[in-house]
Amino acid sequence: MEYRPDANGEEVDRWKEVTLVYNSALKEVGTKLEILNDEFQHVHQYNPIEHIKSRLKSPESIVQKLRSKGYESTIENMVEYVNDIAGVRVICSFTSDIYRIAEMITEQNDLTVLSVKDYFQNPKESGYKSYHLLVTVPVFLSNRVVDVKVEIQIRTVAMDFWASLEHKIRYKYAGNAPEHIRKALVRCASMVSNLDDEMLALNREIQRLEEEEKRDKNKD
Ligand code: 0O2
Repeated sequence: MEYRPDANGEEVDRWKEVTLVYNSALKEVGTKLEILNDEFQHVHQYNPIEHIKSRLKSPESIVQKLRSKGYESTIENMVEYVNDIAGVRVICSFTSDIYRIAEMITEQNDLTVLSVKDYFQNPKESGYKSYHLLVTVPVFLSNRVVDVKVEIQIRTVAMDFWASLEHKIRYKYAGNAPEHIRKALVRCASMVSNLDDEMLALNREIQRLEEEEKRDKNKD
């Protein structure tokens, strides 16, 4: 699946085509999200999206995932069984933005939602919190249209901070981090949840005060 010196011309061409299609899908979804964010800003004077990151899964990581699922490393298997080859991460400020963004995405007619994993309501044992949407997006090539899978992960800045460190640690220890480190990560995940709750409450209080001020001004 990677560029092996012994890969034949046909395999290399197929790999390049698959990469092009997944990259195009990332661009399609990225543009959609930017448009939705701009429109939201225009209507509500507020940006639910802080920033967007997108990436293509590395060939090594694809092979590892296929192996863990018991499949041979072929391009056909990767397209069929690896759902997060194209991944978009949407980072927002507040937990309330997560569902707002998910709803905006779900309402896009040309996207098909294949599955939803709500690790925000149901965090993983590790403490991982995030909202995952697996969608397909049509990519228009010169002679055909391909529906391409893209995994969209939506999470707050704080959850993303935690997930990035946990991901690094998981890779470093190949999933077998020492007990005290795992416990510390679970504690941090709980602090992240408390921080998210408090920041949301604070933001709501600020909005309430602003509304009150507006009402008072209108009375005068
Ligand atoms: P990487 O390096 O980010 O690509 P499925 O994809 O449905 O067949 P899976 O992998 O269980 O099976 O799906 P899930 O739970 O939706 O996870 C997909 C991705 O979510 C992961 O990809 C991570 O990016 C992220 N993720 C899931 N669980 C955790 C977690 O406990 N901690 C962190 N930091 N990230 C998580 P990869 O392939 O694991 O990694």
